[in-house]
This record gives sequence, C-alpha cells and structure tokens, in this order.
Amino acid sequence: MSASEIERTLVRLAHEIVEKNNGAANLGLVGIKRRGVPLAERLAKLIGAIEKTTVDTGVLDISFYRDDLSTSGTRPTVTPGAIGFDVNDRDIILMDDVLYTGRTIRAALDALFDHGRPRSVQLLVLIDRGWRELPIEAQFIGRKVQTTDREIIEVKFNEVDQQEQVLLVER
Ligand code: 3GP
Ligand code: 5GP
Ligand code: MG
Repeated sequence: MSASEIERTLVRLAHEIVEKNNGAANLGLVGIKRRGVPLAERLAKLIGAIEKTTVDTGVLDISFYRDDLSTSGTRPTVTPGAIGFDVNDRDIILMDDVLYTGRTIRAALDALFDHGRPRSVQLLVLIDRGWRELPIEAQFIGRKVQTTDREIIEVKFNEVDQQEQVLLVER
C-alpha cells in the first residue's frame, strides 16, 4: 500500500466506525504500541472532522500481558495508566497495525479491563494477515492478506519510520 492508499483506507474506516457507532459521542480510541498509536491518532482526527467533535485517544503497551513472554526472551515492560481517559461505559476501539495470532489483542483486552469496564470493545487493524490461534476477529479491517509463515507485513508510518508504506516481504 502506498501513502495515498493507506490514507484512503483510513478515511473509509473512519466512516465505517461512525456509521456502526451512530456517531462518535461515546467513542474512545486506544492504540497498541507502537504502530497502533499513530493509527489511533489519525483516525481520531478523521472521525473528529466527520462528526465535528474531538475524540479521546489513549495508548496501551501490552508487552507485560502477553502469554508467551517466557519464550520471547525479552523482559516485559509496562507503561502504567497510559490510557488517559475514563474507559468506563465507553465504546472502545482497539487499534493495531497487524492482526496475526490474536495473542496481542487478548493481552490488550486484559490490560484494558484493568482500567475499567467499557460498554463495548471493537477491534480495528490495518492488515489482517490470517493465522489466528484464538477466537478473535476485527470489526474494522483495512485489508485482508493471506500470508505464508515465511512472509511478514512491513508497516512503515511517517510518525515512527519517517516513511509511509505497507509491504508484504519474505522474512
Ligand atoms: P509495532 O509494535 O510497531 O506494531 O511485535 C513487535 C513489533 O514487531 C511490531 O511492531 C510488529 O510490527 C513487528 N513484527 C513484524 N513481524 C512480526 C511478527 O511476525 N510477529 C510479531 N510478534 N511482531 C512482528
Ligand atoms: P499477534 O500474533 O499477537 O496477533 O501479533 C503480535 C504483534 O505483532 C501485533 O502488534 C501485530 O501487529 C504484530 N505483527 C504480527 N505479525 C506482523 C507482521 O507480519 N507485520 C507487522 N508489521 N506486525 C505484525
Ligand atoms: Mg502492532
């Protein structure tokens, strides 16, 4: 995906979110570090422009909550209390760049519920690359790409990478 394809996809997703949620009044967007964060910020801007309002955004760092850390060899780190708004009774849209096994999202739900009890939680991903290991699906999807185990999705965002594109690459 080029920069303009990413932009058009995000515009479509913003409209889908507003349609499904009858506006933006109760929404809160939560990005999963790292590249879910620019996604949440951009969608908050787009939805805010459509609905002429401001949309709360927050950040989740889920590395502490993953269930496979023992095999990853890295020390877990936690950013405490980073969501920054009250999630109780809100309609929360979790955002990540790529959905794969679903383990990150399961962990993100754990982390989110430590902050309160949302009215609903919906999931947005830019790319669904298949290979789920848990019963987790996204409601808002940029693109579905069936990958092999030798392929990964390279996501580059200006805010993080100083370039803007999504590529399917060999490991
Ligand atoms: P992100 O945190 O910016 O979203 O999971 C840590 C990072 O490694 C993620 O970046 C993700 O984009 C990148 N990554 C690329 N391929 C893979 C993969 O196959 N598995 C995992 N867990 N992360 C991957
Ligand atoms: P999970 O397997 O838990 O669904 O994904 C783990 C984390 O790694 C998530 O943040 C997800 O966005 C990221 N991820 C998994 N596969 C890929 C991939 O192929 N490319 C990129 N960029 N990120 C990935
Ligand atoms: Mg990610």
